[in-house]
Amino acid sequence: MIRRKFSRGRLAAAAVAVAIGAVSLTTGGAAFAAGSGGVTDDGVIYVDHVLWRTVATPTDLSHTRAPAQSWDVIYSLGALQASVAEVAPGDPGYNGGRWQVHAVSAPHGYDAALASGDLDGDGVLDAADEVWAALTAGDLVDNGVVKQFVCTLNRVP
Ligand SMILES: [Ca+2]
Repeated sequence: MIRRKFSRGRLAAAAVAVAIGAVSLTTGGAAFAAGSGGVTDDGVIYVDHVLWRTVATPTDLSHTRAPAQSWDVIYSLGALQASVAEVAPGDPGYNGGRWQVHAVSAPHGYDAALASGDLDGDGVLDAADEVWAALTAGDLVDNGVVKQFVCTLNRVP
């Protein structure tokens, strides 16, 4: 019972944080700088060839025991490029901004990952199917889950 109340309190706090973040969106990017617990270096994420921006400070849920199917995956490519998520708000199967971040590395270099994964040839891995293609080819390696959090996305105009 106590645990349930605590959980609801965290969700309420997250909702407030999202509301605040929406107001201060123009300065929100700095909160996601490397080393501050953010997802990407610049707070932007590719989903299906479209750029989205993270909103508000992510709520770290790393210590919850939610089942795997209640999360959506973000592939973090570190310093190589912006992260890539498999779904965006409005997509079928979107779990309301509950993200599981997988750290991905390029053992043969970023150019090799692009060669096998950049299916539309625009010079960046900007969709989940492109990440999956590079993973299948062995030019990207999924190093597993490094973070779980709640964070909404806004489409970059
Ligand atoms: Ca591409």
